[in-house]
Amino acid sequence: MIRIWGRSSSSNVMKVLWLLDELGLDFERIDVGGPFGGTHTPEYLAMNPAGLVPTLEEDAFSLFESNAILRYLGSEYASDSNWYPATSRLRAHTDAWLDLQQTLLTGPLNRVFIGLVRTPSEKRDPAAIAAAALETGRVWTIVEAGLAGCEFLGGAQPSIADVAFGPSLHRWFMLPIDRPELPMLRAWYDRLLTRPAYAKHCAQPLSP
Ligand SMILES: N[C@@H](CCC(=O)N[C@@H](CS)C(=O)NCC(=O)O)C(=O)O
Repeated sequence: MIRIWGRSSSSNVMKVLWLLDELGLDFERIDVGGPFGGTHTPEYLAMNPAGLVPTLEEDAFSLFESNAILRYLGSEYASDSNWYPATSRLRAHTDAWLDLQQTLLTGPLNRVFIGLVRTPSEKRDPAAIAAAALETGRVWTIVEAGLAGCEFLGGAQPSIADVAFGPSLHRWFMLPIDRPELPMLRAWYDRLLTRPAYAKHCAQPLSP
């Protein structure tokens, strides 16, 4: 049985839960992180040395880093499917989007999200939030270009590239900020919202 450690309000946990449901895999989830704590015990750190969520545990195997978990689930349970193509070049393309999500998008989007949703209004720095929103919009412009002529980031079918961005995409459209006009990005978000597993795990009200 697959066990996921991590609170369901974490965008990185959401990705993993969404993919597990898309693949029809049974799993159990244990609340740790945020108000639940529990991520700095010796036992947890042995599975996730960063003391963050999510962590996947399966038999004697454990894995940290959400995108590594997506790759593992794709390789182990959906190899040579649309979710994680086996062909080296297609797979490398999928991996590139996962890396871009972690390296370019997460930082600025977190600054907007934490600034507006998890910071009391009197302590907010509006200039810093606006600058981070602008930077986030630039990254979404790159994704918009990647969607040209495609229904999903990898082509006609969804892949773990879509999954990596999904929770962030919902936050982006829910946040009370100015957004650049990106019609393909909006259509992609609307398309993802029709998927029950995305709606269930990723498209929930933003939680403070
Ligand atoms: N690069 C890591 C980042 C993990 C991360 O930052 N997780 C956040 C939640 S989204 C966390 O653990 N925060 C502390 C906590 O929840 O206690 C990943 O993708 O798994």
